[in-house]
Amino acid sequence: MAGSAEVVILGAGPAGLMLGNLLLRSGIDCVVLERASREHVQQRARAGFLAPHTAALLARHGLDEGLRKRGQEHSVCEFRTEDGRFRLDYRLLGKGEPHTVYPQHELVTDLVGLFLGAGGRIHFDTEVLDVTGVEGPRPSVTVRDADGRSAHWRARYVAACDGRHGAGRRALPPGAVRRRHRDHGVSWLGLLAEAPPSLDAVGYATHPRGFAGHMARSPEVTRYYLQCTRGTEVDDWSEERVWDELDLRMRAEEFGPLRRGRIIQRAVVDFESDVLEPLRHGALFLVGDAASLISPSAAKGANLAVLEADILARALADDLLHGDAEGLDRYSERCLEHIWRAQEFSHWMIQLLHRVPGPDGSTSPFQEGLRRARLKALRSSRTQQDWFAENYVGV
Ligand code: RFL
Repeated sequence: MAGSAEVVILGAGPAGLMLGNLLLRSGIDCVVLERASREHVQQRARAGFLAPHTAALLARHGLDEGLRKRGQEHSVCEFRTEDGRFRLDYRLLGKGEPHTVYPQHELVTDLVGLFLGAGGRIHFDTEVLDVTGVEGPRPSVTVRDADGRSAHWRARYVAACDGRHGAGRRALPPGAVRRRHRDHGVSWLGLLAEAPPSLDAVGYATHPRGFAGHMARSPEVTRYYLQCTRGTEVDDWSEERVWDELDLRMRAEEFGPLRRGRIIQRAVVDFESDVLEPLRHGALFLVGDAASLISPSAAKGANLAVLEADILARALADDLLHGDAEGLDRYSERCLEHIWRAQEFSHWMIQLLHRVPGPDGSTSPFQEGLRRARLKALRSSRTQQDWFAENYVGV
């Protein structure tokens, strides 16, 4: 199926679906092209911590029914460290704001339903192969459907919301944007356990064997993370090994046992970050992970995606409805300010929580000294805690 739309959106993740919903509500003709099936995008478990800004934005546009019904307010972090345990209730710190825990796939499911319910067009099982002509007035998007048939979509603007490996980034000619990249040298084994949460808080454990994390997702499902060596394979981690390692690093003997259950998902995430500058090339705009990949250490990716989608939706409405292009001209600059701030905080969190190995695999005692000093400052300084709270929930 081919055709045309004022705005062609690549990808039905949080960025693309938020943008689609906002444009539709402004009366702007758009279409979303998604490589995966509807079932797949609605089941893909990823983020869970939504910032207050994200929740407010969804509420402002009437997109928050699911979030209000099933989202859980959350505001306590528990740090278990070599130097003891401490808790921070960040609703009582900084700007006094909590997170809402709401699994990303539920948000995606809501946004798909709302978009289709309002008459929006999404083509699932439709892979974008190429985007051309973005320097001219009528870019073209080439797609291939599930039966292998290819077709072209014509657009006035193209929003690349298709992640770091998507067609949007590939369409950028050499030299059009700069890519600032950092490999943090840290990897996580991300786990989803069919088990109720073991703590009434986000658990961050630092341990000589590496970081371990605990994050509630729902009353029945909990996310756990284990720092692992680069190159580890998920098959190296039996259920027993996972739970034993979590018990050890979370200091279950001292602070109480973890509630075990079947591990229903495991994946290795290598911590990398990048930022593309600028986020526009002609009629092509980069949004979400396509604009900037951020390590999951501070749970910012989906929140940035939603924020950028809102900035772009308003700028497109100003241009397409009122002929005012200033918002589009400033899109990149406005988003980059938020992106770099989130990158800085995520980087700080990596340094706070991980033994970061050097090129030879060993951890420098100097770095370790800094890491423990950072944790102690966070434990003892109210100013540091306010700074943490503001950045932890902010985008
Ligand atoms: P997405 O969600 O990757 O969606 C992109 C969509 O584009 C499609 N696509 C294509 N479609 C057509 N043609 C092509 N050629 C295509 N190529 C790709 C894909 O199928 C997909 O549907 O990007 P988006 O919308 O920018 O959203 C970004 C977020 O998904 C991501 O940043 C977050 O999940 C990051 N993240 C977290 N963010 C938070 O805000 N809070 C969290 O608690 C949080 N936890 C996490 C996370 C990411 C994690 N991983 C998997 C790295 C936890 C983890 C473990």
